[in-house]
Amino acid sequence: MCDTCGCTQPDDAVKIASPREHHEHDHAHSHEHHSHDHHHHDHEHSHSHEHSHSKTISVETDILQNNNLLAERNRGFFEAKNIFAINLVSSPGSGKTTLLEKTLAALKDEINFTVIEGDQQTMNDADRIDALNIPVIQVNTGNGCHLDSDMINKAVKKLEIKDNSILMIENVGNLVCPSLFDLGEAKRVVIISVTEGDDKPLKYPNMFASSDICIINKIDLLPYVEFSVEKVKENGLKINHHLEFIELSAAKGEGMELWFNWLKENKN
Ligand SMILES: Nc1nc2c(ncn2[C@@H]2O[C@H](COP(=O)(O)OP(=O)(O)OP(=O)(O)O)[C@@H](O)[C@H]2O)c(=O)[nH]1
Ligand SMILES: [Mg+2]
Repeated sequence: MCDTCGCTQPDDAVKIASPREHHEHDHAHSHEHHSHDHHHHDHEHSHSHEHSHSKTISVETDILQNNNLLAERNRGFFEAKNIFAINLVSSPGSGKTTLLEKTLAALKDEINFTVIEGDQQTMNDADRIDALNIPVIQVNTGNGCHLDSDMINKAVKKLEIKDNSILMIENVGNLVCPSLFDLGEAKRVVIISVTEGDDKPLKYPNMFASSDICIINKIDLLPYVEFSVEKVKENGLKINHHLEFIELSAAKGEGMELWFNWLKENKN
């Protein structure tokens, strides 16, 4: 997990900002970030060789236990306010932000949305959501390869999330570490696009085992790639026999109604 891959972050290396405040302080921010990064790298490096294997495992367990405790507090807050929180996970470029853009544009008149965007760097995704006038916070994880429940807790405090609304959390593009970190979401949605290969559920089982629904995106590209929708479903069900599937093209619109219906049915 993350102690092994070296992405565990000191708190002050994580940046949490809305697009508007970020662009006002653009220069200062990037400067600040750089110096933290170097510090962090040296620190991690010098320690990693000293840990025995068992010590590493106990640090990992602590990190995950603390994460789970705060995730439950987030979950309680969301439930009390009837906020339907969704954790969107996938490898980089599967179409998470495109799916969000199209979903928000289609449903924003009937449902209140708030978005938390997670990426290692840049405000790009938050800017795409901000362009639709939806409240959004960008979390930049620096060297980190996943969002955790503490980042969500802090981002939620900066947002004014309405009761009876949907909170969309776009995780860092990565099929490995985000699977271990509960954020307090009600549903985890894994997206796989048809250019990635239909063996992905078998290669990254934790992510598919911990997700509630799998969106198969970019079906408009099916005629051009070697990808079997049947095979990916078969592989996904081997890992998680509760997994539901929706096939769609976020870019072209085919199948989007099925996703909208799923959102409305599960939101209540
Ligand atoms: N053909 C096709 N392209 C798509 C579709 N959905 C997204 N794309 C393209 O895929 C690329 C990546 O899309 P994004 O929405 O940025 O993907 P992402 O998962 O948010 O990427 P990261 O945030 O970097 O992990 C873009 O060039 C999109 O236009 C689709 O349904 N069909
Ligand atoms: Mg994105």
